[in-house]
Amino acid sequence: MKILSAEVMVTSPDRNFVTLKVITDDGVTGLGDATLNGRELAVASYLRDHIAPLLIGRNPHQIEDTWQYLYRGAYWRRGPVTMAAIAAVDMALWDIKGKVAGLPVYQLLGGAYRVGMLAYGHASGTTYASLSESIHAHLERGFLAVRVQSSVPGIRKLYGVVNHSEPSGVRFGYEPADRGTRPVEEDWDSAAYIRYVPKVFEQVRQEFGAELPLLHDAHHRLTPIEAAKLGQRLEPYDMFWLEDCTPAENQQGLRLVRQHTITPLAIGEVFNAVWDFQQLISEQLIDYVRASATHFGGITPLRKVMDFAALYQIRSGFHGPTDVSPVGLAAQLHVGLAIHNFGIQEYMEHSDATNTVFRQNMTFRNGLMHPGEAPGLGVELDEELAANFPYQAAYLPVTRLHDGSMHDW
Ligand code: EZ4
Ligand code: CO
Repeated sequence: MKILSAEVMVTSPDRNFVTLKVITDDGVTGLGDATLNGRELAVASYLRDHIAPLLIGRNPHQIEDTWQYLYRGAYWRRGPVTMAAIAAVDMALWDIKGKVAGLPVYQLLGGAYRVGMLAYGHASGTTYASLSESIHAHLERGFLAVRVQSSVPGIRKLYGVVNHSEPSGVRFGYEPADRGTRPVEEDWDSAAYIRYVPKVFEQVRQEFGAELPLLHDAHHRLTPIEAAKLGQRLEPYDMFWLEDCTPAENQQGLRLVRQHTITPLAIGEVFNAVWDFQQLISEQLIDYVRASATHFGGITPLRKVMDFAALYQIRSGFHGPTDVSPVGLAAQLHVGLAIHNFGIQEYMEHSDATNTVFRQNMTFRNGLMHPGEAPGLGVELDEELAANFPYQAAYLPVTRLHDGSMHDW
């Protein structure tokens, strides 16, 4: 069996997705997700111009060999563009292997180890009343865990918070990127945020009780001592986790956070290689691995980092935003179903248009996700429909302090 060709498709059913389709001489095809929010065309070019020609003639069954060939062979290792491109190839080859075997990918990874995966949705609100309504809506939808983000007095526009009074295409969560040729500008005030967020969780616990798992994302905005302060002030509300409390580059900063708080920490959605987790895992500075198959080089390295994390009782909390395509989401669901140290799965829920273009087998029932029983990844792209949704420039917002200077993501 040989690879005949590899095609790159960029489609925008409500948001941009980059999908790789690997075609074999047996007529079996595999899909991979290479969506890099706000930098989609760079990955499409990397795949089309530099990777697709190398795949022709290769044996699609040799997944490890192809992964190492693209990773070690490029000389220029790692980086989000490279690793998203390698991820798409890796996923497509697992998809092909599963289809040839007649088995869903999770079977090739060792088989189902749980009946389904606990998922959390994204509740938010500009007022406590609208936040409460959003949490209720998630619970009614079956979610057994929710991420809670709220507007903060003193910050005009805050990422991750939906203004439910403004009509939008988003039913439950928010869409990280706004269409347009320049990013929207938002503002930030760490002191106002740290003062306010614990009050929100106090109200949420009062209304929803002690048992509901609650998560919160700080989107890399705090210094280590600020993160320590927030983690400590959230302790009475028994968080499932505090996510991305500081920028990820300074990993030693997490030692300081750890010394001061028992609030569990989740990090890694912008990481793209096992090496990015080496210190955080081996020094037990985090509790949850936030990688996604799409931005981390695919299923192969995601499985490896989780086996490394298992040595330290660190669990998965894979990144599942709308900018991971249904193909990428399925890839991580197959991993999560098979590993011992699964923790929780983020599920932001794609739009109807996205779900029509990508035909899927995954399910969300009684709060649990499952990748389905279709051979391979279980996701197919309707190319005719996809062609109706050409690429549209869209970007994550940028953040400025009130003095105009840029702030961390
Ligand atoms: O900002 O997916 O936890 N989820 C998140 C997301 C990310 C976007 C980045 O593209 O933090 O909203
Ligand atoms: Co996040």
